[in-house]
Amino acid sequence: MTAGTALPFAETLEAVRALVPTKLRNPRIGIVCGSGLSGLAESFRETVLVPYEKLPGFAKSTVPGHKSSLAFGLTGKGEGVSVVAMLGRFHPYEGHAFPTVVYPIRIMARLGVKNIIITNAAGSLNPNIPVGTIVVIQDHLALPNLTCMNPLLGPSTSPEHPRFLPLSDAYSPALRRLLFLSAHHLALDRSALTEGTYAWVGGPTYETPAEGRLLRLAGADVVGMSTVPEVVVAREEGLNIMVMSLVTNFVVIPDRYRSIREEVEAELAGNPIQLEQAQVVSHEEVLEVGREKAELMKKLVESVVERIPTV
Ligand code: 6GU
Repeated sequence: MTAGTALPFAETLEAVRALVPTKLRNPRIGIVCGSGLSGLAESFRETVLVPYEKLPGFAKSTVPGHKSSLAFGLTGKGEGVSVVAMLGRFHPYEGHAFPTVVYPIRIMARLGVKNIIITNAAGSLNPNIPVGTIVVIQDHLALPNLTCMNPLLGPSTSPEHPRFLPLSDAYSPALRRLLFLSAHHLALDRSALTEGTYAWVGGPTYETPAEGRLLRLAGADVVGMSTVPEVVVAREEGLNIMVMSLVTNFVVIPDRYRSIREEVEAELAGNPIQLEQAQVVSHEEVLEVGREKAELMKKLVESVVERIPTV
């Protein structure tokens, strides 16, 4: 699917109608499960999984740890509330055009979703935010959006959408309040959950030290390769948005560059410098932290979902 091609909304919604029972097909709450976080949907009841390949307009996610299905189900006490979760998402770095990356968000909105909880794995740029922390996002820094790589480029998908979408209030204060109330009721350690700004980068390369330093100087706390296109489109569709980033690794920003000249000079002078092992981030590390913290993320998401007013 490329920009300019008509989006197959009617066909996708028809496929959902054919595959998902009435009771589950108009969820009010959507969840996007990030790397290693598909377990968020494991405790749904009466779950119906719809593989992306059965949904016109959906691509296939190619990232390890992503499952490529929509999970429809019920969560919460009593009768439960109807929810839909994306197990695996699409990223621009996989080669997907923006309309494809954000298509599932537009579908969720058309199924009746009013509140969306988006999760991701992110790298920390802030020395006060260690690995394993959950960061609720309060704002974002999207360099691609400033340089003509914005998911809303091109004709509007609906005449009702504003051409110039404000993003000053993209991250719902009301949902963030519910998250901190949930954390309190779950007796979560205060350091386990914090607030911060997410920097979106295109990837798939991780940041160089200079790039990490730039993002930190610009006020970002965490960095990742997803979420912002979804946020922009969810906002355009009028949804309330909450984003939770799980910090899976620290972005390596050395205070000082290793100087090869100094190393050579020290070696020639007969007292070579002992070097520390350089740190390098890996996707396996990202998935491992996801596994460890997935249970906590799940409890928080469930608790927030239960607190979202149903009217
Ligand atoms: Cl360190 N950088 C980016 N861009 N994305 C990430 C990450 C780092 N860690 C997890 N996702």
